[in-house]
Amino acid sequence: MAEVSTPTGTRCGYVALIGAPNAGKSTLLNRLVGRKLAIVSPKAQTTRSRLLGIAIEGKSQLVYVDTPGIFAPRRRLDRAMVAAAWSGAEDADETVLLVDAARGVGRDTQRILDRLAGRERKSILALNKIDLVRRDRLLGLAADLAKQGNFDPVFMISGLSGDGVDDLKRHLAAAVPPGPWLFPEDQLSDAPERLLAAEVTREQVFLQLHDELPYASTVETESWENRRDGSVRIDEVIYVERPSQRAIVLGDRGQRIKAIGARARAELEQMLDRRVHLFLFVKVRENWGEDPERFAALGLDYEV
Ligand SMILES: Nc1nc2c(ncn2[C@@H]2O[C@H](COP(=O)(O)OP(=O)(O)OP(=O)(O)O)[C@@H](O)[C@H]2O)c(=O)[nH]1
Ligand SMILES: [Mg+2]
Repeated sequence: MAEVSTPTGTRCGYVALIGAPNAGKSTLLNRLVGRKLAIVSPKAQTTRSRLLGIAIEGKSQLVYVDTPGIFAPRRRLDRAMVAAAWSGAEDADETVLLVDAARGVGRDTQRILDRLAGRERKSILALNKIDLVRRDRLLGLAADLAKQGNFDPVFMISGLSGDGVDDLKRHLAAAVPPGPWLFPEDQLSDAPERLLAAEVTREQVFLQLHDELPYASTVETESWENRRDGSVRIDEVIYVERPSQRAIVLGDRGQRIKAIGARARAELEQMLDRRVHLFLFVKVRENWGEDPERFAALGLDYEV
């Protein structure tokens, strides 16, 4: 990596965002970085692998780690997602546990609380989605959680509106250890563009398809061609598990895949700031959730 020159008196650290599926981790990551990097959907288990979002706050470089939601895993893919989330937390300098204040402490959050209670280190607690909750309920929830874990400090935030997020940022900037910045000042993520581009399409799969389909699908960028006219041609494959799912992703006369492609293309043009020609293919791979190649494309370890 190129030498990174930084001012003196700098700090730098990794900050893991962990929590139950749907707690709002990816929304918060995007808010903290000030740009949309991570995909977001109303459905649980949207994020599948760790994603770094890097931001400068004063003299501190904060390397945020968005993680998959932590839940009771069943499939191999689930296990790999949950392992990625915990290793994100274990490698980090600071861990922020996000709790959806509107939902309260469900089974998934309880499991995380139990595991965190076994650690000596303190975590930061962020009660999220406060835009949806009355203040008295919020205080009750904070008191309940304080009893269950070693949390200091506690923030009440809305990743969606940004409420309280600046306080969290300032705290983190002072909390990470002194040291040189680990990434160039203008770097926003460690994720390759090919992965981010596949994620943009996967977000549309999560937004536009329902039931088991988002979970039965994965998206990979197959080729990327920068054209002389400044545009880019991106070919992506949506893998599903069964022919019947392929038919649904394509939709009646191809309407669904067209709609997915249109939204994804518009997002990609914004992200890449140039014209995009996006070609989507839908392939059936019966057991893609057991295929090391598909895991590698998602940035997940297969051996879990
Ligand atoms: N009202 C409100 N909604 C929020 C807030 N933060 C996130 N959401 C919504 O909650 C849903 C889940 O958000 P995500 O950011 O995808 O949650 P996540 O924790 O990354 O979810 P997984 O990746 O599935 O673990 C989306 O519909 C968001 O718009 C918030 O502060 N307020
Ligand atoms: Mg997420």
